[in-house]
Amino acid sequence: MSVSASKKFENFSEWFDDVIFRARIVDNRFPVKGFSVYLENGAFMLDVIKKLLEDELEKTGHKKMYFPLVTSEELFRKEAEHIKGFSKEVFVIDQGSGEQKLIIRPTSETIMYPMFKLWIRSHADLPLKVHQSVNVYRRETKATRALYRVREIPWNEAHTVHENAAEAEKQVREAMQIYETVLKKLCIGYIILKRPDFDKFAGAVYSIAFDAWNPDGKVNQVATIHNLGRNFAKAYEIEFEKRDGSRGTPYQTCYGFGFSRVIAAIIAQHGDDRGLVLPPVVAPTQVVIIPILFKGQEKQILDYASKVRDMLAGRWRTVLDDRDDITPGEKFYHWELMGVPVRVEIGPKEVVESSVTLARRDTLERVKVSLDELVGKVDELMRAIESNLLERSRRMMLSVISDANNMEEIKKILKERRIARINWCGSIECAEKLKDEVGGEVRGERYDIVEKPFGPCAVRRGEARSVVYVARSY
Ligand code: PR8
Repeated sequence: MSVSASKKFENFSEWFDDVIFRARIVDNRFPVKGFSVYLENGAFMLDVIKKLLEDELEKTGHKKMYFPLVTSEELFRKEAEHIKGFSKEVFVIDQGSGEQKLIIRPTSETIMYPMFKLWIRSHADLPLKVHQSVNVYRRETKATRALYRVREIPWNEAHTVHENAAEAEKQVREAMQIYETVLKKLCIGYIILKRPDFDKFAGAVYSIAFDAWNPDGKVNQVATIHNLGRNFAKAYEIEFEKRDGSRGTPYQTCYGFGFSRVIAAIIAQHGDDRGLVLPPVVAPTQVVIIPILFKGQEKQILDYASKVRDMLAGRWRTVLDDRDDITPGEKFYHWELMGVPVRVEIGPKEVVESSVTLARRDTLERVKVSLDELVGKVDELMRAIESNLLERSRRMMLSVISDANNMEEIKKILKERRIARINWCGSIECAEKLKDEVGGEVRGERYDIVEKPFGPCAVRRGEARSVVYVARSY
């Protein structure tokens, strides 16, 4: 299907809201702004993604813990920049009757770090690497949007403490690799950007972010990694005895992976006008078997379909749709909406030939295979779907980026729902002018590769210091 004829690309919001509801991902009708219900398929995907990430974190020595939901006003106020960044966004529990107010975590630095202070005594306690998958709460002031910008945020946050700056720097790289591994398994296309100083995490030395492309041209920040330097350690008085016996302040990093935004990216990047297209790893149902029943042959066909189900069920999450109150066509439509990677069609012909017809959801191609080849062929199709989705999304990420040399060109690119790559002098004034006049945000420069300026600043023609990406965002 061409892009211009596609509802997903023409009217993304409508397409997305319709798909997440009908494919049973999220019901966004809960009557409190920014809070929604994860339906069975959304909850399933969330659990799979969480597991994929936690496995990688544990392989690299992060310990899983659970910290409290609340912090006190006093603890919350310790790191000056952090308060500035978050104080307007927190939900507060007023306990009444003169008791101190409690602050619900917008993120957990102010909850974890007082404990780190107690736990860390000497260099032998370092590195400390902990993580938790929990919900955090932010009173987002921008318009909320199901999965993309919510007030109850399901995420994983990891926090680390190190002896020196070099170790912390190394940790940023490790975090980057962990996130890359997981996003690759989910076939998501993204770029890794170092945010400009004015947009870094409140309290960080620098922040890097994974921006995933979206069909409406906005970028979706699915994860971020922050080098905190010693800012928080100083504020929370975390100290340790160094190898030479003297006292020192350690270096910290933290990183967060937004599960709801990652689910949004999977849906938005891979889906089509028929509904979801899921990478096999996150699909609640990976294979659906649809018997095409003919009068008088129902029993043979259903018996054969059950045999096929038994062959696949131990390897893949398999459903035999033997409902008799809807047509095979309606079943195709239903399971395509759900994004099931592989459909197995079985009619009288297949029974006679000892074969099945396989259809893949990503390209809609169909092939007939004999029963002997079935298991191997389904395995092969799953791998092919995964690599095709990854390929497609990565290609798309690159294809939406265009170079722009002046404001007119930037404006045009953003209007075409794309991302502009520009030379930038580094001034806030130019970034603000961009925001005011064309609605584009300076998202930052590439972190994974070095890019040299190829002309003057695209905004006011001053000398360029870096090459940055400009986009609208959620
Ligand atoms: C930190 N502290 O807090 P971060 N809706 C959906 N996802 C969101 C939202 C939202 N309103 N806000 C943030 N996220 C650091 C790192 C501990 C962990 C997701 O970092 O404020 C985004 O994917 O950058 C974001 O990249 C991630 O949480 C981390 O949030």
